[in-house]
Amino acid sequence: MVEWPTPLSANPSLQQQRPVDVVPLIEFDISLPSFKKMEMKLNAEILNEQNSRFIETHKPEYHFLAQSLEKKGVQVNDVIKKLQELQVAIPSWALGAGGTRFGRFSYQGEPASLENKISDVGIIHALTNTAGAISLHIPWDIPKDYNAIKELAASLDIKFDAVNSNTFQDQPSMNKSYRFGSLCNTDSSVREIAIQHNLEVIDTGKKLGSNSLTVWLADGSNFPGQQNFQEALQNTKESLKHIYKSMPDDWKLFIEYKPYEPNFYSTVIQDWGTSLMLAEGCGQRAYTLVDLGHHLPNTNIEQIVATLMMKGKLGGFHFNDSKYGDDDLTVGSVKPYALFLIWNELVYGMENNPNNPSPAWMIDASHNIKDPLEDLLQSLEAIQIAYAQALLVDQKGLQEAQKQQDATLCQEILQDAYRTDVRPLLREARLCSSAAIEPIASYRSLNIRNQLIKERGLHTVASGL
Ligand code: AOS
Ligand code: ZN
Ligand code: ZN
Repeated sequence: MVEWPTPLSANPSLQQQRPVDVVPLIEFDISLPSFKKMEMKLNAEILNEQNSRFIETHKPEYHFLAQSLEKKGVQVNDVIKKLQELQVAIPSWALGAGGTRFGRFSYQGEPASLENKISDVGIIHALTNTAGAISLHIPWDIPKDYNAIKELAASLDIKFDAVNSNTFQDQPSMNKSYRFGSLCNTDSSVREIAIQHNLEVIDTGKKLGSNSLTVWLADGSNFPGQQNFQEALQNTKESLKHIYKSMPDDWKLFIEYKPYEPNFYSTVIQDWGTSLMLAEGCGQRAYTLVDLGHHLPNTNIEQIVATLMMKGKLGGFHFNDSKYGDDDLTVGSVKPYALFLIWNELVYGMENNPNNPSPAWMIDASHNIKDPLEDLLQSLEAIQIAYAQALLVDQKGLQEAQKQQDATLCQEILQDAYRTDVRPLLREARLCSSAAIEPIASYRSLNIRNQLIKERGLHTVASGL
């Protein structure tokens, strides 16, 4: 394996020894025309050059794996094609460092504007061919010039995925507060402000070519007795119905659930059942959104996925990982087997539930310490690994073993797929899409973070969180 360079940010003395201007393999100019040129260069020439370092190792590994899979009856070309087609949206808030209630450590060269954020997604997409969409948060990401933003995104082959409303922070223009909830509030004038905000978010999305709205509510209570559960749910339902009716006819509404945080005694939409009930109350184009981190420990998420897909109601999906309760860790970093089991149900549902639309995939993670772009590259890799493993599951054999009630064989079949090192398939898919065989190694050897620091400065602060 080729050695990876250390990230410069990890070693301050190294930063001094290697000033940014002595290592520019590529010039980053984020102003549109030259950035566009750079992207073309990054895709065609630079990535080819990068790939030439890895191709000799990759090819025999891929051929060996492809051959053994073909022998088992796997159509390897179909798997590669599906990997190439999978596109996962990057949320604008994941491009800067996240934080906790104890503080936030900005990362060097963070994107300070919407243009910067889109450019960052462009870098990830060029390296992986898997991040062809961005999910915006309003009001953090309201474009100043819609045409310029659309042009920039199009030049990087990036679409606008679901737009996200924010009724968990008061805005300066508000003369009321979300302190005791937004769509659930006992005060109808607060509910009205929150509804109007969602309608403005839809308008912003319309102008960008987005066609879905994600609603995540912080609404809930911190103390027993603080909130009338029934009234809060009823108010939320009426507010959501209003928003749903105001959406264009081809839009979808994704309703996210979360058992706790920032409220710690109760949340109004605490689980998938509540979300599904609200979605069904709104109408056909309202769906449940599953965020992996929004479950109490040991919840059987794969079963939730199966149930929702059977009902045709799994609309959105947020990837992340967690050990205890945080929902911000890198996908696959803690529970890769659980991720595989979830993907197994997703693949089953995509093949057997035509009533369920293709879910809108998004990474929803942003934490304190890693280079956010490297973290997203790792998350995309983990998503694709679990997806590829799930595509290898011998579905016919599994169904037969289930019929025979052969629990041992069922486990053998699942784990045979899970224990396959599918990374050569991912590398091949990227190679066929003119992306990077090894995205993180190339990101590092191209000194991309250094170029961003050069452009944006060491102490930029991402808008939003
Ligand atoms: C919050 O926990 C939810 O996961 C949201 O989907 C999202 O992270 C939030 O809207 C970002 O601010
Ligand atoms: Zn989420
Ligand atoms: Zn979350």
